[in-house]
Amino acid sequence: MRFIRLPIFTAMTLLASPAQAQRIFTLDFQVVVTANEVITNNVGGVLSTLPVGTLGELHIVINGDRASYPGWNTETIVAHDILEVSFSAGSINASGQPGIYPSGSPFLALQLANNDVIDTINLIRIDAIEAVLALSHPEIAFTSMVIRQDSQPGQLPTLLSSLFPPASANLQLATTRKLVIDSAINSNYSVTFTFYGMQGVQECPGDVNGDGALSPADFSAWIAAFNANLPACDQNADNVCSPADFSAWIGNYNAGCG
Ligand SMILES: [Ca+2]
Ligand SMILES: [Ca+2]
Repeated sequence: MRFIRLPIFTAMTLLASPAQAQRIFTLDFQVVVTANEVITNNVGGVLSTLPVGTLGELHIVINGDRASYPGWNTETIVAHDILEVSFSAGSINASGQPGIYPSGSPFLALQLANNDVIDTINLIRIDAIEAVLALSHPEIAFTSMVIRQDSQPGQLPTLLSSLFPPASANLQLATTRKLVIDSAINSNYSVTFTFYGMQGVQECPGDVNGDGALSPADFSAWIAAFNANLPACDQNADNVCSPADFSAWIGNYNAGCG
């Protein structure tokens, strides 16, 4: 398969400060170790103790406000800045570096590419969830993840339904679904995980204006979001802004937050 590297670092330079309060999404990915190429103790012995088959979970909190940018050719990609990451897998979690990483860790972006990334040479299209998580930890220098579906020529991929943070994704559709953690000292050594599950949740979707509270102002904000077809309109998380989202907003409002 011809690999196309999506310009994720370019996205970071174009991430603008959101004009309104952040809309927060959490994405949980279930992973399993499928390859362990760590052959030295350079990573503190943490990664090298993970046998194939070890189960883990990657938990990413992202700013759901869109930051789209034009890429090369006709691709359309949105990048969401990562607010928090936690990762647990076997002995990594028992090594004293588990759970929520310090806020100073330089997490980058999670980006979604949906249908519009065109490989002009092979005439294929791509759906992709990609992230680069640069962790300032001695035992994990760098991680990257990609869940990606390449279409056949003339066909559209179906992994994602939009550029909105997905509530779920059918990973069986993906042609690449890897989380790679490289050694801090020698990047030739790495552990490869494969994703086998994914779930996304928007925290407090009824708080449409993102001020951290539920109030009647969120009704006006939802109307505005509906009229402008903004992501905040989608209260039932079906990736579509429709009148059904009004009753969904009422439900989310009545359900409260936190
Ligand atoms: Ca509000
Ligand atoms: Ca909807």
